[in-house]
Amino acid sequence: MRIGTTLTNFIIQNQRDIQGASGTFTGLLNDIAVACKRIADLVNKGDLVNVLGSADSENVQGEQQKKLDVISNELMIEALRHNGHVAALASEEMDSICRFTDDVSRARYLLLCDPLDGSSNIDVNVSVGTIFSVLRVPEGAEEITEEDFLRPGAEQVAAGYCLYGPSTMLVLTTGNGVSMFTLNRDFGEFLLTKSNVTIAADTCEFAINMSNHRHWKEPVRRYIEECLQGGEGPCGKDFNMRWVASMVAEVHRILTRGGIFMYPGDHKLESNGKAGKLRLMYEANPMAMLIEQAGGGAITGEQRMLDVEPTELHQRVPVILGSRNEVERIGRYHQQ
Ligand code: AHM
Ligand code: MG
Repeated sequence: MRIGTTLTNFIIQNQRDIQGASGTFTGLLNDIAVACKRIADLVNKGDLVNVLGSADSENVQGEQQKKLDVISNELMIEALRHNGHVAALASEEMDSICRFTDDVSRARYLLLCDPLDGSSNIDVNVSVGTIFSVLRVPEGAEEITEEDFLRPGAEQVAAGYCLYGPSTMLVLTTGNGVSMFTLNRDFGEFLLTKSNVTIAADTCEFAINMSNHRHWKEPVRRYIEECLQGGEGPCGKDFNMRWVASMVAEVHRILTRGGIFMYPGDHKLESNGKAGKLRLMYEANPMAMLIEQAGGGAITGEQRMLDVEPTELHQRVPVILGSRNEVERIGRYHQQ
């Protein structure tokens, strides 16, 4: 599609390629874009509009919420509640699902989101983002329950994120490649700036929180050790390292110039009853769909991410994603 096409036109033109999609799907993606533009505006104004700092509340995961976590969640609900496209919303910031309508025959989609990911970065003016994932309302559903959301990532009909960085960018897949849109603030539209995004199969750049090194398990320890050995080690090349602590920014970098991102499970997380840090439904699955659609790989270590059968809404998983050959190598280390 032509570079410069508006997101709205792009979605309308793509709609016919999505099996069973109707104007409802276009409406839904438009609503998400509206919420993202409003969040972008607040992130951009920051201290000028008193949205930085903590909210004096905890989310269901027991994490301290930031003001912008709470506001972004409200903006998502507000943008999606009334248009009848979405039957229910599940969010990282809410204990349970939020039902938008009783008329499930009309509202055909379920939305999952992390309204503001990487929120530890808000107060220091580093990139954050919104992550979203779209599922279909199951055939014959009469009332939406949490069970209806518990489906493997392979069933997502669309996924994406909005990155609030130096530019605001919306990155989207509807199962037919990955496209990037940049917000033109002058007239408030997302314009297509990159299509058919492809991740190089090889890379010399890894991203991991090295402070967890002592807790890692053998496969991750081995992989990073080999990267650190550089040209003298088994990889035969020097590696560089990045860690933004904003998954949206890391995934955006990988979609742009390749790389590998890991938030693995480790002994410390496990001793606290957690399989990983990141959430399967709000973070891992949508990012895995984008990465696979761009030709990369996304695994838990043992398993393809998009095949994981969820057991609970706020479930956590180990995440390894990015350039395909490196992801496969780490996958092999987990099998050995
Ligand atoms: P959040 O959803 O509470 O913002 O946490 C998720 C973020 C990811 O964006 C990022 O990859 C990770 O947490 C960083 O964690 P850490 O601070 O342990 O490095
Ligand atoms: Mg998050």
